[in-house]
Amino acid sequence: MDTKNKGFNTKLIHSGDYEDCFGSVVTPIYQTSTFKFKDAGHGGDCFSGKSDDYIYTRMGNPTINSLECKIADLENGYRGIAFSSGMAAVSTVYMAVLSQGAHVLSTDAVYGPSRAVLERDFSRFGVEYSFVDTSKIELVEKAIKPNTKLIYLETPTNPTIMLTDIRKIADIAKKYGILVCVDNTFSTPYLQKPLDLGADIVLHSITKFINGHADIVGGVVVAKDKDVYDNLRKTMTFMGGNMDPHQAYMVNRGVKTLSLRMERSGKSAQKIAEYLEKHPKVEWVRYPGLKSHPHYELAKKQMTGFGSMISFELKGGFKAGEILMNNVKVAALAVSLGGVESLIQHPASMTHAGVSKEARNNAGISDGLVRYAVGIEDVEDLIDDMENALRKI
Ligand code: LCS
Repeated sequence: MDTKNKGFNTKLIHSGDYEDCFGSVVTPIYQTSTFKFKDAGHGGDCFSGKSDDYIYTRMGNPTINSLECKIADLENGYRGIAFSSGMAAVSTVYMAVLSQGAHVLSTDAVYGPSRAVLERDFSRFGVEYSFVDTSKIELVEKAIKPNTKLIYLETPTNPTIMLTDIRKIADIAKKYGILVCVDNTFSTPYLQKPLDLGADIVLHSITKFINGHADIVGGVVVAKDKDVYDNLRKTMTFMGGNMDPHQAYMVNRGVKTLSLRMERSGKSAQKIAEYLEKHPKVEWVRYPGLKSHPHYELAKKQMTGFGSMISFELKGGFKAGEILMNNVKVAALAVSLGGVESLIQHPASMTHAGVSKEARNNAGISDGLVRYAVGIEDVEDLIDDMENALRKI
């Protein structure tokens, strides 16, 4: 179906549909590593680019292509590339855009491994980096160097839920000929479209909201222009971080309900954030839909909803966090986010237990900080669950 002038929900269901010879309504799983050529000439045509028929699954596959076209359509981009994980997507962007001596300017509070791979791996190949509070536009322009090739933004950030003005940063980047990539994992194209705001590349951990069912790990990148896309595609093909056809089938299935899930979990998150903000055992709540959020006005302008990720600080610090974790029953004690199940985690006693208190504080992860990924259960049950657990503190 041609979805060019169709609405977001029609695109969610039909973009990238693969028309097979049996009329299958659902894009089938082409679980094959390789594809037969009709003859030697056909093989030659495929490799020389005269034919765009499939050759080998690392280079392309109908099930994977169907997902790539769907996400590209949702993000208003040129084309997409699906990856085995979100981190494969992140590192492929770095690998494709940066070279020896190049500088990348990144949001300081990006997802830990998106930062660590620069510090630990790309630094060994002579890549320079600066981590800046990109919510402060003046700091971004100051941090640009003659060798800056990429501005890498995450908005909202994980787990601090801070926002960056994508349009303002993209305008600055254009002046200097720098590419802008936005990690849109927390918002999804349902709430925020970075390419429409001037970014060149948009990226997701597909593991989260896009797949939505906590049963696969994957990533995707969408480029606005052909040149940027072609470069990313070549790097992915050579580095080999491709998605698997079965993974792509699962995501093609999960993504169809994205709007419904985002709508439901977003409404519940707003109620839970308002409940937490009034709770005597909670110091503060960070949720873009609260007037108290420092970027509330930006969230209203840049996003079409506020998402379902909440961070909050407990008054009782580390111990209070531990007690809360040990007493929630409906929300599962687990990392990750964006599935139909609510997940809760306390970085100081869980994911960041091995990180020094000083380093945690520098990253904005205080001892009482709790991250709550709201799912689609009944909101009354989620609030009851929280109330029961908070009572134990
Ligand atoms: N970008 C963001 C914003 C993320 O939250 C994650 C994973 C990634 C990239 C990497 O994606 P992956 O390779 O895991 O698909 N975030 C996780 C989290 O908050 N808990 O567990 C993983």
